[in-house]
Amino acid sequence: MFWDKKIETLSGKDLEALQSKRLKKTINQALKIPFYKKQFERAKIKGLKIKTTADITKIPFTKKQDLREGYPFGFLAVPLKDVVRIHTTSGTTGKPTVVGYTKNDLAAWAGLIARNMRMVGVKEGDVFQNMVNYGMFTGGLGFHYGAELLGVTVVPSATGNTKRQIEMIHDFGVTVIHCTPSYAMHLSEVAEETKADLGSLRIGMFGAEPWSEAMRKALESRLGVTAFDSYGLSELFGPGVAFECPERDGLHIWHDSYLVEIIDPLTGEQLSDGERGELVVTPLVKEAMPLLRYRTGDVTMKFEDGCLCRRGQKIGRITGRSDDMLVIRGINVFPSQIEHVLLKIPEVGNQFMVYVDRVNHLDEMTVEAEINRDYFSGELADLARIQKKVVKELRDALELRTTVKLVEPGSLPRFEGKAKRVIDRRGDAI
Ligand code: DLL
Repeated sequence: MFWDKKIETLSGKDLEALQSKRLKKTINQALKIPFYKKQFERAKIKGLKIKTTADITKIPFTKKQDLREGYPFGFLAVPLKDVVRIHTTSGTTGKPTVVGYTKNDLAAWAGLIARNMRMVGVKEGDVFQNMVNYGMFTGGLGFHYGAELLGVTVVPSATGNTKRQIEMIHDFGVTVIHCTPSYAMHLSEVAEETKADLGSLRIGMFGAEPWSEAMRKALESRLGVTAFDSYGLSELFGPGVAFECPERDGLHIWHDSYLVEIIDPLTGEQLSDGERGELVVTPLVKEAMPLLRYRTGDVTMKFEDGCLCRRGQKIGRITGRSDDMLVIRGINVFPSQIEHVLLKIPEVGNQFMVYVDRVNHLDEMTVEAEINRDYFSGELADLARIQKKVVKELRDALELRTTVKLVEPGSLPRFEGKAKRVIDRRGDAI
């Protein structure tokens, strides 16, 4: 299903022509920002002529640190009076990054969200409950205005009070939900505990954090939805950058609005299709805060796909952030891999925490998982068996020995927004 068929199916020369035109406009817009002016002078590319989108490689990357240094409004290409809204990134350390939007930006962003929702089959008559934070986080207002543009009935429930959320799903006949995958899992647990009827649900759009295929299966069976992966980041408007279609084999990246590269995070060299690396994006339709070759820090790969729904470029599921990747005794581990292993073991629940310590100069990873009472006899010997099983499965998948601690059901933290499941305490070691 299409929201804007012409643009969504644009390919070949027509697409390249549109991208080049928009890229030139974006560069001109970016050069109104002192940072880019200086950067172009330093890289000796002042007056750079863009003939094709491939010329983009002459431009240096923009890093998150650059945006931080521009706090609060250093990356605005328009006067503040033309900025009708600001959001900030959900950074945990230091000052957040401020993102500004003009009226045109907000319209373009809502259009992208409407495209995504229509692509996965959301249509007029659907009732949509948006269970994410409505403040500075872009997931709330971003989806809200996209859904209104599409013309569905919006329930702006935001986060909190899970029992009330479930009641609303039931009472309003909600058919479509949006939240983080970790909150969706919590919602399903509470629904099970309270024996609530979520029969009206049809579609779940989940994103804002990495999640695994095993998590998808679990959410689909527990909530009775078809689950779609939604990717985006505040610096590029917010959600709506890439989205799964009903094929659910990679995420369509909206190539009329975003130019995509995958680079080796260490050397900055471009990688080929199918090679995993850091996603670099140049947004092509941003007015208030244009960015050139923005290093997202997210790890994925790109590939061309003659998908059944529309041709074009896709990116794979995001495995994690290049800076979230844990390096344990030299082995790269993404928390999403741990999730994938645990969800396939019925004896443990779907919540977990990971602690990393340095003991006698060696990295030690401890995974805490909740026992699932349905598969546990209550005998000590059984506990030992389950523990051994989890250790083995983790070792087979990660090639890493971990300590596993089984804990009471319901004792690990639940998250309403993005989950923070990894606590790296190695910096604390003397
Ligand atoms: O999380 C925007 C968003 C809201 C996306 C709602 C999807 C749904 P930020 O708070 O700026 O923006 O965080 C962006 O979250 O760089 C990724 O590391 C991570 N992320 C977002 N979506 C996914 C996803 C929003 N589907 C950062 N899979 C990004 C994995 C994701 N990671």
